[in-house]
Amino acid sequence: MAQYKLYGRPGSGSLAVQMALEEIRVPYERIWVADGAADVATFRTISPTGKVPALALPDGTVMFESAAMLVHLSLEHPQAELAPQPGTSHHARFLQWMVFLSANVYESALRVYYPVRYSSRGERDAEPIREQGTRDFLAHLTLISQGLNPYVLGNQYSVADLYLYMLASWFPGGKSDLNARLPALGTHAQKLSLRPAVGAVEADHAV
Ligand SMILES: N[C@@H](CCC(=O)N[C@@H](CS)C(=O)NCC(=O)O)C(=O)O
Repeated sequence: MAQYKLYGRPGSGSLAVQMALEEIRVPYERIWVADGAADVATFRTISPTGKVPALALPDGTVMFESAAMLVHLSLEHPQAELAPQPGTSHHARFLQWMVFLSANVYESALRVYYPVRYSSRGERDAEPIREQGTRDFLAHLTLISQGLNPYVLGNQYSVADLYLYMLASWFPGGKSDLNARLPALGTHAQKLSLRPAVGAVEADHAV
């Protein structure tokens, strides 16, 4: 039977998408992509950006961009109730945070972890780029944490919570430092960690 195929790496952006697949309880194959140059070149024949995650849909269509995958899965499987009803203002708010998380939070994390890509001077500018990325990362997390109650969308759990959970876990310095600065984020992470889908995927990524 055709099923989803999720391409990822342990602890990478595939984590939230895999958690969504677990929440939906749909069959899927999880494929680790090695990060050697030849492996990435082969992976580009499947997904042209060469980045993870990539998601092959049951009809064979391959998607890149994690936020798009999460939104698609929530719409494709409405019975899992991982997003508000499309066309409502709740759904508009949901889209707002999904794009914010992708365009701002994920983006600043990439500056922290790949700083040499952001300057033609490479390693020489890496430290200030990493520092600015960390400041921006914190500012973006601060903004979204101010509205947690207890979830991103108030009392409605959604894939935006899985996305926030994953991205916040990448903050440099570890969870305890971040949770001391933003206690609401710590409470959110604690609540999510109790979900069986989240625990199962955390265990799968703890290789
Ligand atoms: N905007 C993309 C970002 C994907 C991305 O940068 N993924 C990282 C892992 S979290 C990656 O593949 N890094 C390897 C590289 O850039 O060479 C998304 O949301 O899926």
